[in-house]
Amino acid sequence: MRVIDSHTGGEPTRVIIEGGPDLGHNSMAERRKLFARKFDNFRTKSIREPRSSDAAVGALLCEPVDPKNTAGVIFFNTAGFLGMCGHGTIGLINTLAYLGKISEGIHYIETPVGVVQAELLSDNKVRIENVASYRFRKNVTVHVPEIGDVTGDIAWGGNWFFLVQDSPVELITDNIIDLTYKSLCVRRALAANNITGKNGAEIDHIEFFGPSKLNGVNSKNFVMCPGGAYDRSPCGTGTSAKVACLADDGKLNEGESWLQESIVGSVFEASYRKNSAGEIIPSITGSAYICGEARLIFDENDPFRLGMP
Ligand code: PYC
Repeated sequence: MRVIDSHTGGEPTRVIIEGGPDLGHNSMAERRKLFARKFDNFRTKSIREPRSSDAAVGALLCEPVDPKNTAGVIFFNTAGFLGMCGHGTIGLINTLAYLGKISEGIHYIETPVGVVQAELLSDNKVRIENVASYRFRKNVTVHVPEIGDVTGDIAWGGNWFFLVQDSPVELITDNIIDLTYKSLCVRRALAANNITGKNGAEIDHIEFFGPSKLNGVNSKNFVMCPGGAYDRSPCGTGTSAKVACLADDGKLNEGESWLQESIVGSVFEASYRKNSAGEIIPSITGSAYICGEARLIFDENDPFRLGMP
């Protein structure tokens, strides 16, 4: 299996460019189902320790259904599969540029939750136009036994998020262990109380927000991803969910920019436009850097060839 590693604002992406499972020619949503049902060991062996880590997102590069699109992709991590991944798309576009497959300009990428537009700009920058994003429920209060009552919004940005405006813990790197623990407690409490996204979808991402100390930056966040790792980047789908909530509250106008800082200090620039159906289409701009190229080896005798449990 051949992979290219990159990071987007500190958050790793591993793109499988060769040696992935053969998932046929259906839509990315169908291929993701097949991936999960029959080939989950490709996910675990490529992304779990000892070959990668809990923080990384994997991206299986696929032939698109529509040849007019540049590529298809299925995102996953150590815990399971993702719908969309903003930082991962920025990493994927830089990976395709590194491989000499694309140049600056607009590209279309098929994902299991829809087609996203990605524009490769100069200096490793990529601007993605995400899938339509929206707030599903506002001001939902959940009792979290370890914290008390926590109130947040439930929103879709390509994944399901619970967005807590006032972080229960100060957003500094020294507090990452506490932020991790408390965000996992919130996620557990949402599930225990049957609080879900649309159609009973599990809310698998938790976002805590607070003020940023960076000049001109609107907000800082901590994002817990499915599994137990936090997003080192400001999270493309999470920032899309945030933009949808801001738009709904009348706090961000169409075309206006929102700068979102991550817990480690990386920043995405976000804005949105409304499509003809009046839906919010967020744009997220960030940079990614290639940091590795490898052939993964799975020794028959290696007890952890399929990854750590
Ligand atoms: O950037 O959308 C994102 C993302 C999702 C999970 C990790 N990063």
